[in-house]
Amino acid sequence: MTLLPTADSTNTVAASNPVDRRVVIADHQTSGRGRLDRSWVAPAGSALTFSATVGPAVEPSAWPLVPLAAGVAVAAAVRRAGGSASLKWPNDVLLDVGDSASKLAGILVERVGDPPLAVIGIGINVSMSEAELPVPNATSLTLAGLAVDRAELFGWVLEELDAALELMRSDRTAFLESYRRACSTLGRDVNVSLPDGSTLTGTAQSIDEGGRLVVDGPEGARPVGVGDVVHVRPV
Ligand code: BT5
Repeated sequence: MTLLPTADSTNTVAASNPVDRRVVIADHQTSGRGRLDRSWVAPAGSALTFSATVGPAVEPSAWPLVPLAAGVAVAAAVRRAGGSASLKWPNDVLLDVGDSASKLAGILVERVGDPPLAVIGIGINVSMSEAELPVPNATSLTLAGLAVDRAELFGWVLEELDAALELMRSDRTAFLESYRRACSTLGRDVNVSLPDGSTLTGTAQSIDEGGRLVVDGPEGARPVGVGDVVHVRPV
């Protein structure tokens, strides 16, 4: 384990020297990264931010499931902390507070090296105050009234990550069932921004064997492998 007071991004540090089962954790990231060149922002000491490198025993067809496994693990750890968490496909961890759900954690999985290893980057907002939230739809464990020690949460996430990856490797059907149970996107009306710039509107029908979201839209059921989902409240 590498514990750093400051890093640009723990994913970048981990990817620079990928070693199976190595964990890089930083108290503060100066250039935290999200997906698609977006940024991940958290004041020093307010979040649990780390990257775990795992592999190489991931069979090619299971790669798209690794980010889902990370989401399952974080949601389970948040439940152990007393919170009610769900996953917006693929792996935004939402915390239910009252009748709304806000983003508590983000996950960025990158594939590095040959044979490839997965760098699983996880950021969980732990003690951020309202004023420190980087975007309006974010929340933290503290804001939800959950007093959790970062070190204890870290231990829970690592345990749950090991368990979720093990289930993903050993029993894909059971793994996908555990993902579907945690996923609050299913059954919702959604707008999905697709990589080509278009938007697919429809109802999130299922998660297929490849971890793709199947959206029932104007042209029938369509599996989506990459996209940004917005949950639309039924009018
Ligand atoms: C993510 O991307 O949510 C993945 C974030 C992964 C962060 C971890 S921290 C450890 C490791 N090292 C890194 O450099 N990254 C990983 P995406 O789905 O693209 O969402 C990014 C969007 O989330 C931003 O554009 C903001 O709107 C929002 N956001 C940024 N910081 C946030 C925060 N602390 N809490 C909630 N939302 C945030």
